[in-house]
Amino acid sequence: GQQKFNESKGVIEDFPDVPVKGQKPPGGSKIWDTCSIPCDVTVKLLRDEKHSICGQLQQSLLAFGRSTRKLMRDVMEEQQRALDILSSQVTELMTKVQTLSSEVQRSNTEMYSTKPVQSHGRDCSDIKDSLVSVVPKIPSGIYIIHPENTDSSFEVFCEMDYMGGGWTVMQRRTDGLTDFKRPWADYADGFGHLAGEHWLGLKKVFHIVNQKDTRFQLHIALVAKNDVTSYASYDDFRLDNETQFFSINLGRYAGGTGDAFRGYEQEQNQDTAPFSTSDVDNDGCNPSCSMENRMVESCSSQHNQTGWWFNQCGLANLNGSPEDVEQSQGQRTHILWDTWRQNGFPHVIKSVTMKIRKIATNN
Ligand SMILES: [Ca+2]
Repeated sequence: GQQKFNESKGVIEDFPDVPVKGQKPPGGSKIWDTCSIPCDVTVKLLRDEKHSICGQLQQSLLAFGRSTRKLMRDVMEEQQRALDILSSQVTELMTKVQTLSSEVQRSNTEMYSTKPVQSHGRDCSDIKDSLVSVVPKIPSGIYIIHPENTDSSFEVFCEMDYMGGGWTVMQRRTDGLTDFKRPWADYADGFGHLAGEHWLGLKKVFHIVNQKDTRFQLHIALVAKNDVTSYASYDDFRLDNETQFFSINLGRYAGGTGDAFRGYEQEQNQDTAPFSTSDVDNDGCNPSCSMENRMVESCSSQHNQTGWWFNQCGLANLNGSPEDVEQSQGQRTHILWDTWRQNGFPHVIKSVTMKIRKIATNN
C-alpha cells in the first residue's frame, strides 16, 4: 500500500478537507477494484497513515536539523579549539622571541660592562685620538678619563663607532629600568649603569666641558616607538658651575628633531636655564606658572620627579620615562622632545642618548 499512498499523496495533501467520497485515487484503480473494505474507511486509513508518516517525517526532519546544528557547533568548537591552541602557541613563541631579544640585549650590555679599559684621557675623543694610531678598531665601552684641572679620574661610556666615534655618553635612556626620580645630589653625582641607562652626573660633565682651550658639541640621538630615528645637535655645549646650578649654555642647533631646548617662544627657552630637581627648584615657575590650564609650582613634580633644565617648564625633558605607560592626570612622565613631530603629534620616544665630543679647535 506504500507505493499507492505515495501516488495519492499529492491529492490528499493539496485538498485535505475536500470530501473524497466517490473520488477515484489516480492510478489506484487496481486496489479500488479489489477493495473489500468500504472506500471511506480506506480513505480514513490512508489519511491516518499519511498523518503518521508526516509526523515521522517531521520528527526526523527536526532530528536532522538538531544533529546538523550539533555537527556545526562541534565543527565550530573544534575550529575554535584549534585557533586557541594556535594563538597560545603564537603567544608562547612571541614570549620566547622577547626573552631571546632581551637576552641578546643583556649579553650586549654585559659585553660592555667588563672592566673599564685602562686607557686614560681627558675625555672619549681624547682617548680615541691617542688610540687611533695603535688600535685598528677602537671598541665602544667603559673607559677611565681624567679631565684637566680635576683631582679625580672617573669612568665613562665611550661610543667609538657612532658618527666617527669619540663620544662621551652623558645620558642614556633605553628600557626604563633605571629610576630617574632622583634628588639633586644624585643628578649632581650621577647614577645608573654606564653600560646601560645612566646619568653621568652634572659635576663630571662640568669637568669635561670646562677644560681650557676646549669646546664641546652636544649630540642627542632619539629613537621613536615606530623606530624612526633622528637627532638634535648643538655646536657648543657648556655648563656653569654648581653655585649657578649647572646652567646650560647651548650653541647653534642642527638636526631633524627641531630645537626643543629653545622651543617656539621665549618663555619656553631652556637655554641658559639652571638645573632643577624635585628638591632644588630653579624652574621659573615662581610661585607657579600656568600649563594646559593647570597651575604648576614644580616642573620636576610635573615631570615625574625627574631633574632637568626646566624653564616654565619648556618643551624638552630627556630624563622622562621611555615606557609607554599611561600618563597620570596632567603629568608628563614620558621622554619629552616636543618639537619632534609626525602629522602634528609628538613622536612617542622609546630611547635617547645624550653624548658630547670635543670640537677640534685651532689652538
Ligand atoms: Ca617653581
